[in-house]
Amino acid sequence: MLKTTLIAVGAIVMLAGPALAAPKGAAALDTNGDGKVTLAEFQAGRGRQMMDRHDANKDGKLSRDEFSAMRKPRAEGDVPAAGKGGKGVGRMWSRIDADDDGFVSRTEMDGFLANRFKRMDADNDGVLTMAELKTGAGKAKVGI
Ligand SMILES: [Ca+2]
Ligand SMILES: [Ca+2]
Ligand SMILES: [Ca+2]
Repeated sequence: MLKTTLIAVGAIVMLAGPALAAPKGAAALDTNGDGKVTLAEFQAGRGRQMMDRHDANKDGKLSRDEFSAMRKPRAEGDVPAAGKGGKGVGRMWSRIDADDDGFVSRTEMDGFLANRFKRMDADNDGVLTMAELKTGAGKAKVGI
């Protein structure tokens, strides 16, 4: 009986494992491995990831086109958003590009990530747990 229960629990843990796992890349943010992500870790990790992934011409900034490309659905053949990336991008872009020079610098990215961090930090303790990261990533459709 006990054995059966243990096996059942084991199976549940195994099944639940992938679903409970932090979003891809979240663990990588936790550079000191304490299970929590500080704002500094978040900005450094996510900022670098975003630049690595989306800074197509490697000038250290994201242009509006590069930013729009990041928002595009991955599947080919999707209807492209109207204009340059559609409404959502426009609103988001104007918030991120604080000095309105048409590029998002690392500094601006850090500011944006700080905002995002605050929103994801559900218990406001200044660090993100893997659970908070998961919830936040679920809400954010941008993949940041
Ligand atoms: Ca760029
Ligand atoms: Ca700018
Ligand atoms: Ca927290």
